[in-house]
Amino acid sequence: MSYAIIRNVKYKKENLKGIYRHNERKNFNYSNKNIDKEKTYLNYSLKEPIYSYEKEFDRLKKEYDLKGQIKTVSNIACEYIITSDKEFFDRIGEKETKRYFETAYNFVSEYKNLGEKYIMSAQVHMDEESPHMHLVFCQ
Ligand SMILES: [Mn+2]
Repeated sequence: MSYAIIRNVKYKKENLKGIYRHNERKNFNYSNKNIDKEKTYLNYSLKEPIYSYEKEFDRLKKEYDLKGQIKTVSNIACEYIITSDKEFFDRIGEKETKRYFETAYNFVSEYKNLGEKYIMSAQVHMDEESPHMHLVFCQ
């Protein structure tokens, strides 16, 4: 029996650089040994950030006039890591896997009126242990 899995992580401004480098595959070497570089080309994006997450956050804050003072201790972004087990993805195949992540993306966009515009990035990683999506949004 497979389950849909969603893990929620909160980030302060200082964390954004590190997750950006992992999610967008900006490093040459990764401490994470699960990454199979030969499969990285299979990764895809449901939302491509124009800038780094830090800059995206600043842009959103300015563009939508988000209020509130940002302190170094403030959580300013959240990341949902959406996945299931490897057997599930093996069973449903490539096309349905893509549909799974697109459905999850649309669900998060609409959930509690989050607004798609606040999603900074959505990257599907096919080059690790099992397929998963990193969905980063501004809160
Ligand atoms: Mn990943």
